[in-house]
Amino acid sequence: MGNLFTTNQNVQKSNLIMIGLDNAGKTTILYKLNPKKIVTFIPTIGFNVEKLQLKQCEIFAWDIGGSDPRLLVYCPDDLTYNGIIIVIDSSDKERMICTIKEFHKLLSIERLKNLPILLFANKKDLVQVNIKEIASEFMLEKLHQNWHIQPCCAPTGEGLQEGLKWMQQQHK
Ligand code: G3D
Repeated sequence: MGNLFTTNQNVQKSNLIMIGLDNAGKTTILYKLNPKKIVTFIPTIGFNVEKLQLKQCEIFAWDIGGSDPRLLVYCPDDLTYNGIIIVIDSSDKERMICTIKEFHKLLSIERLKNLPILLFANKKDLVQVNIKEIASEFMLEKLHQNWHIQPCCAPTGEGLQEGLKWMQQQHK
């Protein structure tokens, strides 16, 4: 598996899924990371996917929480995912339960099992992020793969590089 941040053309880039409910902050995160390298496309099953191409990885982002279960398993042809990024709006406790449900559905998909999980606890400017509480709500301690919760604030970029750095380390 390639180093997430490599610039060596011969080494394959890592592919990361980024999911979260609408309004969690996914688009803002992608724009903060690099606004010039985002493309939006609509796969045949008909929902928006945003793709951000960085030197070190490609991030495929879309909304979960709709009624269409196919949204969970979207995968462009021949792509292997190397990591999962979950984005939550830390200030929206009411909708958290929905993210948790969708997250656990995602983890039951065979080809996504055992991938490292980065949870961006976004909107940390609006609320005190309680990492222990989030880990417990998402039942992360019960997972076999590595996981990391990174508080962040998408508009300022605070926490974003730290989160991606953690993901990089998982691929070394
Ligand atoms: P999505 O792509 O997950 O649907 P967006 O979410 O990136 O579109 O963000 C939804 C709204 O949340 C946007 O506000 C955006 O500016 C805001 N937002 C994203 N991240 C943060 C954050 O860390 N802190 C705060 N305070 N707001 C954030 P609008 O008003 O444009 O809809």
